[in-house]
Amino acid sequence: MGQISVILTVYNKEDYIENCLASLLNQTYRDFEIILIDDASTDESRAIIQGYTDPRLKIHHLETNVGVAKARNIGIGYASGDYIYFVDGDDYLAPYTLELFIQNIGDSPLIGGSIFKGGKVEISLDIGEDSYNLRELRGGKKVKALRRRSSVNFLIRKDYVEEHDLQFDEQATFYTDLSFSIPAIVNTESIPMITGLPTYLKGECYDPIDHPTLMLHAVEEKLPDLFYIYHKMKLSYGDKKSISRYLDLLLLNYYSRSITNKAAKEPDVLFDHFTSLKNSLSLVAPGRIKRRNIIERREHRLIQKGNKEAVLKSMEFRRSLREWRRAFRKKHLLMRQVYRSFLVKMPIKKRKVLLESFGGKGYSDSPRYIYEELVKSDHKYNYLWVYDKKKKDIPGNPKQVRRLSPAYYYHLATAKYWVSNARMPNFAIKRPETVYLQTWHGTPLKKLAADMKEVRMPGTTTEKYKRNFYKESQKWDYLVSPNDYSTNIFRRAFKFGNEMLDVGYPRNDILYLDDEEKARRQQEIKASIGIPLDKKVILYAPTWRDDEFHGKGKYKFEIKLDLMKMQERLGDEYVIGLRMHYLIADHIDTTGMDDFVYNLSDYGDIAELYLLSDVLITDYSSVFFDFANLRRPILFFTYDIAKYRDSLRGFYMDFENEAPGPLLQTSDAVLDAIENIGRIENDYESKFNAFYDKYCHLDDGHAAQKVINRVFEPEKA
Ligand code: C2G
Repeated sequence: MGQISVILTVYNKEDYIENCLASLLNQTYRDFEIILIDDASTDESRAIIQGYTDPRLKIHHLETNVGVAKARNIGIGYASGDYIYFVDGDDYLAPYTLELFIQNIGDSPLIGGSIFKGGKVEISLDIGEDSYNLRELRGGKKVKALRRRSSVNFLIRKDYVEEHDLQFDEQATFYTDLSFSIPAIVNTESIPMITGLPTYLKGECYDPIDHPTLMLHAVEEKLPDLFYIYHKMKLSYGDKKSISRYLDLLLLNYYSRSITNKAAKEPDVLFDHFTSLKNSLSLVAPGRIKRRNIIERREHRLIQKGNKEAVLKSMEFRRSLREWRRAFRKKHLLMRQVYRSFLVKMPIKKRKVLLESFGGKGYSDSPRYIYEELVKSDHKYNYLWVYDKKKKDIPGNPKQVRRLSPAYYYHLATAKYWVSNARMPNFAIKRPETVYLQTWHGTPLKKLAADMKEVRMPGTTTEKYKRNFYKESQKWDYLVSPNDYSTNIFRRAFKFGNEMLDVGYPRNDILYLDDEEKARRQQEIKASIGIPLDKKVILYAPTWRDDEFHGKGKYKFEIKLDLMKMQERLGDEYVIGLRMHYLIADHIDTTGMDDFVYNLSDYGDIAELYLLSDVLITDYSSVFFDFANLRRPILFFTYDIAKYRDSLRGFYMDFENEAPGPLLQTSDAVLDAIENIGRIENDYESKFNAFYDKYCHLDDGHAAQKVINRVFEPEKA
């Protein structure tokens, strides 16, 4: 059937290359060589690649970085097969890809397949004739093969490449594929295409901020490339109607979306590239421009006249029109549009403080304790709590607004201070005068934000999640850190460059009340919940699992503790407080155990529950870092640790060795540990002390005060 030369270009792909190579080496079609061009990688890619011994892999390390176009051209030079196929180091193939191509190429010089986004696509191994479609593209329809603008979805005959001297234009990077693909499709009568199942899979981008894929690069970086390739291809192949149309639409669509959006935010991008834009647009077929809407048509005339300012104004107008149109179609966007267009232009209220905890789910956590300290002090501010539930009696009687209500948008736009312990909505616009104090909500054990490799949560992708997170963390002016360990992680994982407040957690201040006050509060809270005062309390507070959910923000949880058995053996001395994570949506059924099990999931603030509890059971939740301040015993019920650590999140610290209590795999082991809690405390004394010194060293009961001194203006109204 013929040998295939797979040309694989790699530049700094240490996180992806193993997956890519595995997908190649496991191809069902066996007759191929891999020409791997390592484009002078500076990360671990080189070492990883050198670990492979498969004779089909032919590795060429380049001394200096030459870019993807030249690297592929070098690869073509080394290819000895009858066919060529390009792969990028961060992508991968379905196992049947090469076989399907070779079976179906027939006498054609090339055959195309389908590019899918990897990560979430299920790949079936069981491929029959009816699992895919094979269709021939002829005449003007051949441009359909360019849909993804990429050259990685073709298997192409080597003699055809040579005959037409197909090469990648080395002056281009982002659009260089077209310099290869356009002549490749022009010079053949017809192209068979395999559709209906993925052949080529684009890897997820794990670091869209510091290592974006080519297409994620900024508009201003891509523009010169687009203009260059557009000109070059238009001059060489513009006489072919379908190619000319394809190129014109590529340019016009980029203009009307990406360039327009960018110019609205950074007019200089438009001004800097104005002449090239004008020259390129002058090559567009007049008939194409005629089909654009009236505003855009007028804009094109203004561009040709060189009227930059008028073009910019028109672009802004067109963009806002588009936003309003979208907002009228989707009602929930309407208020957002009012917010964006009008509310954020209203004057800022210098003494207004907007507070929220866990996205409006509670009056709790560090924002609560900062707030209460502010109210006690004589700072005269107007406070607003974003609070989703029924109005609550909150000291100081602040205004309470529901998240996403019209009042919320108004206050979000006009409050000078934002205090939050979690991310605010993506659409929140931080104005130049806004001061955003982010308290975050826990010492990290499980990997966070940019430190997570893949993100497996509903309704998002790794790339989207990390980009949104980055956008958010760049809005923070201050970030509270509970300990030096977190400071280091926060700086990196959040890519946070502003002021870190290394003061401990305001939410833990309450854990440093004096013993008498603590005992009094403990009794008070017990009584308010209805727990008998003579009973000791075990708090079970596990975290959530990224991959077990009903839908976005709604996670499942099944209790693996044998509560019945615990009641039998411990019921005389203890009660259990169940505290589910705020993302858990499942209702926990405790019928028949009313005197033993108390569901405290809706109890506002977990810090008060710590005060009340004699023992904590948790898993990978950050609650144990806080609870340790009380120096009371902690048990870890980690029945799924291998999966959690290795495939879901990964840990920052050596959890198994540093944990200040035993890691237990079964409900019986937990029960035994509680029955022998005195012995456990003795056994873990030195580990507990080391843990306390490392993670609780900043907490001293005055964190809220320290935050206020730094962030809020001392003058009184
Ligand atoms: N929490 C709670 N009840 C639980 C679990 C958590 O009230 N059963 C609260 C605690 O204040 C805890 C915080 O939510 O500190 C964060 O919970 P984690 O379980 O640690 O999980 P997550 O929300 O993913 O945050 O840096 C910390 C991480 O971001 C973890």
